[in-house]
Amino acid sequence: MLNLILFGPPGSGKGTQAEKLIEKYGIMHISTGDLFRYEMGNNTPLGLKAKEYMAKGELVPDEVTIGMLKNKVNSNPDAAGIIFDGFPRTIAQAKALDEFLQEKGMEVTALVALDVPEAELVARLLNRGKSSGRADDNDESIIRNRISVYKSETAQVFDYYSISGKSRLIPGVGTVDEIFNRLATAIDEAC
Ligand code: B4P
Repeated sequence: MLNLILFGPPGSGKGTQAEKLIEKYGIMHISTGDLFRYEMGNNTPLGLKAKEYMAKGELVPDEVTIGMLKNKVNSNPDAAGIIFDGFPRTIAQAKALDEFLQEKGMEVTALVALDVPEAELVARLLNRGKSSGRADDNDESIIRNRISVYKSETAQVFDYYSISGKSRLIPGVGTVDEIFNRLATAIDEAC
């Protein structure tokens, strides 16, 4: 069973590549960002809570995020594998994911991280902000805060999975297809 963590800073191309990976590997896609945006769009209590943090470019608290992720996995027991996109974003989330999968007799197969320079991230997100309607893509100071939160709270998740030899760093600049081919090579090597 292929359980992949698609990793990288905001704007590194995770959502873009996830669409192609689902097609190639036939596995389920869980994006915690998409789940939060769905809840926000429906004004649920979870969505209202997430909005407070996302609008500022901060991480939604771990207990909220981990609970939501587990519910999503548990409601799809027949999935042939999962792409975790944007999760885990903290060491606490990584530990919770490992324990949760272990209880089901599964584990993370690999973490693939997209490596993109900061100036390119900012340019991509500002560009997406012109049409996405996402408040967190419109304002450069919020984008810079998201990148800074990535460096201080998320980047160490790469090192956490390096200890078990599961992390791979993939150059994330180039055409979408070039990057996809790099990812697929790394994933096939890890399987
Ligand atoms: P996410 O929805 O995960 O958003 P993201 O980091 O911006 O990445 P996304 O996948 O959308 O963008 P992509 O790189 O594909 O998170 C949003 C917020 O939700 C977080 O800030 C946080 O508040 C909250 N959240 C989510 N998960 C959480 C968690 N686990 N814990 C706590 N909080 C959580 O693409 C960006 C742009 O680049 C696109 O416009 C795309 O077209 C473009 N692009 C992609 N590939 C390209 C390429 N090769 N060349 C040029 N442009 C490219």
